[in-house]
Amino acid sequence: MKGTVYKSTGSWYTVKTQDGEFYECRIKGKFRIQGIKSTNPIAVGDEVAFKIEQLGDDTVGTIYGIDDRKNYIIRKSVNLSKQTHIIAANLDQVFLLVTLNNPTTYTIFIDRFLATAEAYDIPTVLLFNKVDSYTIEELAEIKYLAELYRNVGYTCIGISAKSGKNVDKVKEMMVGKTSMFAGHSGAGKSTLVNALEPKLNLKTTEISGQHLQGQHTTTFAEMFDLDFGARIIDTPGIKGFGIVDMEKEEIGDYFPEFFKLKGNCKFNNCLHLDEPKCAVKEALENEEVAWSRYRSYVQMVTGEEENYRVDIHDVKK
Ligand SMILES: Nc1nc2c(ncn2[C@@H]2O[C@H](COP(=O)(O)OP(=O)(O)OP(=O)(O)O)[C@@H](O)[C@H]2O)c(=O)[nH]1
Ligand SMILES: [Mg+2]
Ligand SMILES: [Zn+2]
Repeated sequence: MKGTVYKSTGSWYTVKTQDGEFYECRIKGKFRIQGIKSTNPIAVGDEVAFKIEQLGDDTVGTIYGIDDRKNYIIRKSVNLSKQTHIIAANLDQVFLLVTLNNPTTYTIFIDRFLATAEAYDIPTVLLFNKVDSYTIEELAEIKYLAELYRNVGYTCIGISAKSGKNVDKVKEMMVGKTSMFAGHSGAGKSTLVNALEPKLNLKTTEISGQHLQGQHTTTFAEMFDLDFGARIIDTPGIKGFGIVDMEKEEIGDYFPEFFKLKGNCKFNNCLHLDEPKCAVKEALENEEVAWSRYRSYVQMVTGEEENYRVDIHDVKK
């Protein structure tokens, strides 16, 4: 039998067949794919082959095969094991939910996420959520950020999952596609799913604590079929976003505005650091490239991996 993975808890996988039947499946033995060292060999969105057997009253499936992935989104696990975690596979697009505060989303996080999505060829849209809750100054900052990322080429929408503002625009972009919501815990991913399809009634929790963080309410990625002909994967909040397997030389290619300029650098292997006649640095001086983007890039190239989480409040818990 063939099906799509809708949920994974690490030990159990919920698989939906073409006929719309759901089966609880396990995987047998070790399952290694394409040499990826991952905490989860199979992820939500994977197309799998499985067989079922009757165990007493229960029908239980065993997954024995997996189709090649069109793409996937992967990050380093938060623990120190250096293992990677595949968040989801076979996506048409990702919506990254960004909040200015409650919780704070820093540009380094946005940039790391975007670069990874570029590396795996997944179109990403930035949703600046909670616009109902911001002061005039904060709204101006949102506008500034949206303009910055629009200039790079990303679609940016200010939304409110709570009031429903611009939720219809998100809906329009989702029709006929498989999308994923990503972002920090508390950014409003599950609230947005509920706004799109109220009957799902997913659990959401208020921000709390000294640093006004999310409470990690969603614990497993899960896909849902929506009535308007779309599929959405709600995911658990992520803190830092560790990039995986990127060579220094290729990171600049995942910053679209740098990539465009690369041909004008004096050296064709220019890393845009200290090289003379670098078109990226010139554009930076002329304010045609954003400093925040360049700073994120330098951090990624110089491999300050250990620091990538430090600029996010909730590290020193
Ligand atoms: N003011 C306001 N609050 C919002 C908005 N969207 C979500 N929230 C609130 O933010 C809190 C967190 O929302 P969730 O939907 O649980 O966040 P999440 O991203 O799913 O978080 P995790 O599951 O922990 O990753 C809840 O109290 C929501 O009501 C919004 O547009 N405006
Ligand atoms: Mg959630
Ligand atoms: Zn250069």
